[in-house]
Amino acid sequence: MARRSWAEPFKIKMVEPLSMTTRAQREAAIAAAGFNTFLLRSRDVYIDLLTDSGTAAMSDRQWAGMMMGDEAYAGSENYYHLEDVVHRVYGYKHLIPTHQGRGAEHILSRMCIKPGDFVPGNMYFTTTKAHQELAGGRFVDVIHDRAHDSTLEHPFKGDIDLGKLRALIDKVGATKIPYLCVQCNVNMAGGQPISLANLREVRALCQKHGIRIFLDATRAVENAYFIRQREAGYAGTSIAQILLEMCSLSDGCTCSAKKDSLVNIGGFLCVNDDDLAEQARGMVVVYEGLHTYGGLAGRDMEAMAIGIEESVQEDHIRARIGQVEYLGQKLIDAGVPIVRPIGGHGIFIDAARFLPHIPREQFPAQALACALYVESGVRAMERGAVSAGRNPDTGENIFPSLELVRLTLPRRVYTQAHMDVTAESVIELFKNAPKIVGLKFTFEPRQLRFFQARFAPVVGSRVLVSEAAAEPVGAKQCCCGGGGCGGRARV
Ligand code: PM9
Repeated sequence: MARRSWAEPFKIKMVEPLSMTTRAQREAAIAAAGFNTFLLRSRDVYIDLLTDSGTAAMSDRQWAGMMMGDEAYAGSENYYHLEDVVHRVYGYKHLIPTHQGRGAEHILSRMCIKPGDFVPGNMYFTTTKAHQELAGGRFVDVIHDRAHDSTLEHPFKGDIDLGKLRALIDKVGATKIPYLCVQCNVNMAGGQPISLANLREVRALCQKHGIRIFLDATRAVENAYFIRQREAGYAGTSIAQILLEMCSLSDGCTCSAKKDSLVNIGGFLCVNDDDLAEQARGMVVVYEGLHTYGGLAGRDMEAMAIGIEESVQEDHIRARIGQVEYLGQKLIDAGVPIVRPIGGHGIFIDAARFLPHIPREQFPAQALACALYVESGVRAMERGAVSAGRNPDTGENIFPSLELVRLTLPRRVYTQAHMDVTAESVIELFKNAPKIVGLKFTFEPRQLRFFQARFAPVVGSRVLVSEAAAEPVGAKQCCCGGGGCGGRARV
């Protein structure tokens, strides 16, 4: 049968002009931003793939819902609508709205973690780990080792290694583990899903030891899509049904509604336990707002309620992940090293393999994100050593196995032509990779340093030079000894 393409399941009703800049303007902008793409002004960006967080285009139904905002301080109708939708779609008993995901993480961490506790999870996430540490806990990575290998093709690289979890329980005792945090479609691993089979086994082990499970449900809908595509027995099950089954294997969740749920602001905490819910409501009034708005306007809660319903629609999720696949396949075809298999919310370029001439201490992913911006005006995000921060006990830089640059696709925002331009830009830059220069810190914040850190090139003043970059201090020889390989293959 002839291949039939799919198209976006929407048409465009309102447009927002994009700004085009010259290379000289971009060089000046990235230098002024301290070589950190978070510090660029959005007006200087052409295609913005920094994040899929809060960047979705809302539907006409969501905008109409905004007009139905009930801005009563207490008991807003929109809260009750949201509560009903969250209950139906995610299945949990209690809903505590928060201003965004980290608001929910803050409350959960402060309620459950005592100083000296250990919180296992399937790979760290920046804000999640920061709140666990601020509450006195230590994050312990129990993701399966295969997640740390960008080249390995495996359908469920988000799975938890039960051996690692068992070893932690044996070592520190279950009483020192307040809960297990299970992230859906693991962000820092490249948007890789966890399987239901694994989640069920993890649930059984945790139940045996009286350890609660909280999902980070931020991208749980995208995870459900991969379960349907890849896990035996789910081909005929709806995304909504799979999502409910995932949530039923946990005691609650934190969620940034700025991703799957298609809103520009919002988040929530869900718990099944009545006492924990009371405690959470007690904390939300201190840190976020009354328990029926949690730092949100009534209209935001309405948009979220409608967005959650749209997020599990089959056409939507197929097109959303289809667009990511489209971009990823173009890069794979051109030989660009990216995390395999293609994940749910973006393409993760393996910067260590893209820039083998830049040592990890010179932050190749940070340099690559800056160079891509200079080359094309496409804004991406570093997801490597800068994001990982420092070991809280030793103060040493953490160098995670994955040193990545994330091209994150906002939902329902860009077209296939934007994907083509992005792919062409990355492919062109790949040819010029030896011209990219490493970076060093000039300012390093204590918490979540990647957001506001500033850098400078290790040599000269530009991150993308016109000649191949000078050999950085400490770099190893290339395979041919004389640079005939273009410096691409270091030994
Ligand atoms: N994720 C992202 O771009 C936005 C901020 S961090 C650069 O990927 C997970 C898995 C997330 C997440 C945010 C949060 C926090 C929790 N869990 O940003 O506070 O990906 O709504 O959510 C970002 P909020």
